[in-house]
Amino acid sequence: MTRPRILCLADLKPQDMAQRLEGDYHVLRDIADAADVEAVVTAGNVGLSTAQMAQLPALRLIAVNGVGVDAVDLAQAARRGIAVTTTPDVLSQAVAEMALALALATGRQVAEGDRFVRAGQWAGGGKLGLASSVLDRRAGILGYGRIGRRLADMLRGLGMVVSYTARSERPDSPDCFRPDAVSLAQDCELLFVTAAGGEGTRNLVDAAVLSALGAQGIVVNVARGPVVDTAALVAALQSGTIAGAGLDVFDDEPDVPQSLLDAPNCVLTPHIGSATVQARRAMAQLVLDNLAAHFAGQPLPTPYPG
Ligand code: 8YV
Repeated sequence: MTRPRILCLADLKPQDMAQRLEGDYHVLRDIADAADVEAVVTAGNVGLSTAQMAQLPALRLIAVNGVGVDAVDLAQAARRGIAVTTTPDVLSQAVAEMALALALATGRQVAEGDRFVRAGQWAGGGKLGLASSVLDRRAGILGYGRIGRRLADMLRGLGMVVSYTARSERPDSPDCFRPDAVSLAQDCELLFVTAAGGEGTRNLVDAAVLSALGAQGIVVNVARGPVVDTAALVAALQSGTIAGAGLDVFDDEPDVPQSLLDAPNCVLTPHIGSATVQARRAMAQLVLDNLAAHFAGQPLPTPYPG
């Protein structure tokens, strides 16, 4: 049987999952060769642009290896009846874990301490200043989807008081709803950004939110760079308006602006929230399941929207 031709713009991981994809499909990497393909595999942060979609007249399925669809032209997909699938739930734990790691690393000077030791400053008699404890601060979650709620469960389990803001209140939630980002920031010292990307959330964390967060405040972003106004964040870090930031996502990945590289108390990681063996394997499995269902004419396991 001939293997269906697909276009793959994102590497599935770990390696054996990539091999399974290669075993089941004739995998093309260059869109210029792929005018006839029915299915594309892409990553959350790679997506499929308006121009790319226009180059694929036979397209029927966009299988995102991730949960973000902000880089996919959803309007064109809807107009052309192209299905979109994502990999919900299986990465929530990993991303929430990363958010917690960044909060702890930022608040407890983990990265700074590591640099301090390696630079010989400890051996040279230097001392790091005292940090403020992290787990007794109040937490706020901006974006209360699957990842935000998984993070809230973790933080509650650590004894933290959690508030959230989202498009609408969830009456079944044990956490306190706040109507907007400023009132959430007023109510917390650790602000976790887990909202979906896209125009609706651009610069949601702006100068007013950062000022409401206050001098003890830490911002953690594991969502999309543009949800936080980078210029306002850098200014808030430089002026001491907030205490620190832990960032896994950026406006123009993989480029990180010099202003952030130079900003005090800022821990930076290269968009690795879902990058655990367990999460990536489960994500890749869902991509394979969605492709298989599409080519078998079966219902898609994890369509977007669900
Ligand atoms: C990954 C993500 O970077 O889920 C998303 O939207 O941004 C991340 O999980 C990416 O999708 C991995 O392929």
